[in-house]
Amino acid sequence: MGKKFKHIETELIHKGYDSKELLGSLTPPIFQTTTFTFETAEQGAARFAGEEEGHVYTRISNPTVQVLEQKLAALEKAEKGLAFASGMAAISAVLIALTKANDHIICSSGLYGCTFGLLSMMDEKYNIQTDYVAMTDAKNIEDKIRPETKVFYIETPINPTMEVIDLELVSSIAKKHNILVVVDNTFSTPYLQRPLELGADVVVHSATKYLGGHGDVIAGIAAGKKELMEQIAATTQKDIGGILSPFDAWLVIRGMKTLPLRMDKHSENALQIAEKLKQHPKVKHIFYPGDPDAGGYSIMKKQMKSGGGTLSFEIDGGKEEVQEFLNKLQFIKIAVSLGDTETLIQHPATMTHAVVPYEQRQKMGITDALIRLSVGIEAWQDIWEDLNQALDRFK
Ligand code: LCS
Repeated sequence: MGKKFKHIETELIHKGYDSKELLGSLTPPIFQTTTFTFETAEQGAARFAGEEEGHVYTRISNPTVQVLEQKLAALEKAEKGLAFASGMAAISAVLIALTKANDHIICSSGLYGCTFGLLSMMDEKYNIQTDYVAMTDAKNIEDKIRPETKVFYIETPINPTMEVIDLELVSSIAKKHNILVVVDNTFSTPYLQRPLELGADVVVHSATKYLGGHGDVIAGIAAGKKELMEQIAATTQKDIGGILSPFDAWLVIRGMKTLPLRMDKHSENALQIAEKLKQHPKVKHIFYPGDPDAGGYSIMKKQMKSGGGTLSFEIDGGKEEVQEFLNKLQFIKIAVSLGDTETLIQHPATMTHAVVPYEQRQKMGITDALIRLSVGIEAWQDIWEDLNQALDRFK
């Protein structure tokens, strides 16, 4: 369990589980149980008092879920990981645990639509206000800091505009002001980027995406220092209760074994597709951090292994043209989510980010012409052929 490996590929497969402890079972058993029996009443009391280690109830801990939590913690270089029923369950548990009424959050200039929805709800209900800030330079951020600022909440790359944020810069500002940095690492995974090593305090994931990787499980994870994670475990995880089921944890564990192979292929394919899209006359802009011409390329090189598997682009036109283009695709699936083996395409303005009011969407750079593409692990030539024929045929 505790063995250290030099390479993340090996850690992904072996960390967090030792078959010797469970009858030699190569893969972790699914502990499909709600509760755990105590040998004596005193033992039960000792477990509840935290005087004796051991499981008591699956909403609090479960051995299969623990394998996933330990694996992810090791990969992110965190002291402790916690698994949740979805990415949103992880994010809400973290943000609610780390703030109280009248606190203030500074957020990256864009983020996933439902996280925007959560932050808006926290403002309405608890007056926890959020400022959305272009985190490209220190002054922009420092100008917005207030005495009640508790958290910097950052997506990098940002969904769906693919802007990247310099995590070392943002974390150094946060440290000076005693502010916690929470980073959504969904698009990169610890294989491409490790925010805690760059100064962040908590990392969150929608494990539904690249970590699971096969489009068959909704899951979320948070990881960070033991003290912070224990606070979250004892409050918002335990008492709100958005925990991950053992079977779903098992699916994520299985998916994660092939993460390096998939991420390398996703990234290679995305780079090829980005190059092709750039040359198409009906494509106006392309946003991919792995593109050497992208504004954030140098930051990507500094903190990521590669640009990842998701990109976005604007076509010449508006909502109708985008819809016509999407409808002309032959095998690429029109669907939200990302990070699956299949290539998925969606229209953020009417789908993932439709909940963000129009004005705010424009400020985030989400125009009606923006399309997000999660490049799968099919042959990139086939992906391009489909995109190309649809681009040629619309309008
Ligand atoms: N964080 C990011 C960056 C996401 O993209 C998503 C979901 C979440 C958190 C929430 O995770 P979930 O609760 O769904 O596991 N993003 C989606 C998307 O772009 N399309 O569909 C879902």
